[in-house]
Amino acid sequence: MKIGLIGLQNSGKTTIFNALTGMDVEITSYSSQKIEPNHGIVQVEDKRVEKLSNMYNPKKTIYATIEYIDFVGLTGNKENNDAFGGTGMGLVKTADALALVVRNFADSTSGDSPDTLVDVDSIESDMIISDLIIAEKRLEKVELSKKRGIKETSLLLEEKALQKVIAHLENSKPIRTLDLASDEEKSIRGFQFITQKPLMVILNSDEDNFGNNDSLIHELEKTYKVIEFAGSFEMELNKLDEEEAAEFMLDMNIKASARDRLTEFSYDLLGYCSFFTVGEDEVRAWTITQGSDAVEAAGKIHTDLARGFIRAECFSYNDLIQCGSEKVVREQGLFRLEGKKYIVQDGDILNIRFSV
Ligand SMILES: Nc1nc2c(ncn2[C@@H]2O[C@H](COP(=O)(O)OP(=O)(O)OP(=O)(O)O)[C@@H](O)[C@H]2O)c(=O)[nH]1
Ligand SMILES: [Mg+2]
Repeated sequence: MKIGLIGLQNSGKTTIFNALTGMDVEITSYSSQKIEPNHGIVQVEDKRVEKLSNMYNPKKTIYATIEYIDFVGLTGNKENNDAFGGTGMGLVKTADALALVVRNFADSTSGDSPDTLVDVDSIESDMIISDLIIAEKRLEKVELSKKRGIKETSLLLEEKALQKVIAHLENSKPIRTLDLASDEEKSIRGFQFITQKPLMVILNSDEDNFGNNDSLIHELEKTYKVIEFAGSFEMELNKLDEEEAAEFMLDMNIKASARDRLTEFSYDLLGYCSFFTVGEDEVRAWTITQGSDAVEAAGKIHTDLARGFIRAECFSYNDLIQCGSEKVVREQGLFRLEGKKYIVQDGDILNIRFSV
């Protein structure tokens, strides 16, 4: 899973990126103008993987990972140009979800107090403009093709979808709130519109006001999924040993590390869950969307496994723990053979039988 950190200049994106990844990218109080995004990969902590690894003693243990991309700061919608078309923003399209970091502390250089709702609106309208530019350009091309006599159904479907998209964007609404039929959605998927991506808001609060922003969070939650961080504070926690960090977190009433909180939040937002593969060679966690079937899960591992899918051997992590061994799982009749349509459950342990 890939999550892009976006936001206005000096909103604390790099600070939060450091807090999440444990990296130590330079923080500046002035806008760094650094165009190249920062990349960091973090493991998804999962006690279940640890336990499975202890049980199977594999050569390799592989956790699921989340990649974070820390983008250059946006300037807001003042020039009314395509902020997301600029250099350094190209990778936004590759993200599975975007995390919008908003400043909830006084700007250290200007002293400006935060104006979070205005900031969120300004980014949202930047994103809307960017999508609008793409959609309008494409619609022009589609109309041109039609004039030239091309009347394929796929083209007409795309035209209809684009018209809906444009009308919605012109109403200042993001595509993620537009109801498209699934074939319409498919016809525009290739454009990877930014406002179609799942979006969460990271309220980046000062150490002093962290935990006291209920009314602001409530306001934001009318539109967005919101999570609060104390960016600077949580970045500093990485420099402490575990015990010290735990004490500071208790003081601030922070329940888990920035990394673990955002992981859980993202899985929730995106509706992701995990399944496992186990064996002598490798114990590994995989991430899929809830509601995925066995073939989709197989495809995560390798396209050949989806293509040549025969059956999924399946038992659940909880059953395994309760039984104590795979042998007892089988004896208790909890070891199953599932077909293509089987909906994979969080914590399933799968072995795909296939032939290509
Ligand atoms: N008080 C306070 N200051 C913060 C917090 N997070 C970041 N800052 C400060 O805000 C300034 C900018 O932080 P960065 O993390 O570089 O912000 P950015 O969004 O990456 O900035 P650009 O990449 O230039 O757009 C620095 O002076 C940070 O110390 C926070 O949670 N509280
Ligand atoms: Mg930065």
